[in-house]
Amino acid sequence: MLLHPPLPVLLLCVLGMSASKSQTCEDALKSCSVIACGRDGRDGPKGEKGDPGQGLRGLQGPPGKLGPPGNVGAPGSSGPKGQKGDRGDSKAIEAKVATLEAELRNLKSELEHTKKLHAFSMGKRSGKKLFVTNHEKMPFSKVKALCTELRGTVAIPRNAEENNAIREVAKGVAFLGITDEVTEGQFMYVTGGKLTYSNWKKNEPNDHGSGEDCVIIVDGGVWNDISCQSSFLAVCEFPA
Ligand code: FUC
Ligand code: CA
Ligand code: CA
Repeated sequence: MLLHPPLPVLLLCVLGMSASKSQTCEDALKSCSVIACGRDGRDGPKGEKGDPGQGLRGLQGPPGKLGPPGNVGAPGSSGPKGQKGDRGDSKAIEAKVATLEAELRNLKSELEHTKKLHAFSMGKRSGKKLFVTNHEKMPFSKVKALCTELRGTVAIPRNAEENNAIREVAKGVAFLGITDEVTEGQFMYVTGGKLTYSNWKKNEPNDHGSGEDCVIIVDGGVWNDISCQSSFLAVCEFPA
């Protein structure tokens, strides 16, 4: 047996038998189980909210919009060391070296020519020492320093010929590179060694006064011992 009348019958009941004017409410009652008979009443109060439905969940919606970009991250750690670079252009370096070598050969040649001209202008003789003066008078220590700075030594006559050469160059009283500063009375060359040639003036050396440990070449080319603090011409010598 059906608990509820079929839908068309219920619709007829609710519509107040409009389907058939001749059908009474009592007639309807015979076929409708939920029919209120009599005049239409006012609407009843709103019913309580029903319980949540027990139906199936809807399908998952589409993904939302892309969010805003995040903050910039911290710098990453250093990468691995790169490979060694290529060698420099060896051809360019070789060309530069060749150019520098050519320039050096030319400079050497120019220097040799200049040295020859200079020696000639100074009266240099082949195989002979060169004696040079600036014609300045100064204490012996200054003469030594000057000759050393010029890569020479204080003039030393090793024989009569050199003694005359020094005399001719100096044209005045000049210091010689000879002293007895180390041992009184023992004259030595400043370059080392005892004298092998001398041309002392008569009664010299005499270590006069408070002492005389340096040597000068005076008029006639003879020598006299004298104070090293006195000033005389500076004459330097350069190898033959
Ligand atoms: C002679 C020399 C001295 C000094 C003196 C004036 O005695 O021996 O060196 O020149 O003269
Ligand atoms: Ca002396
Ligand atoms: Ca003297």
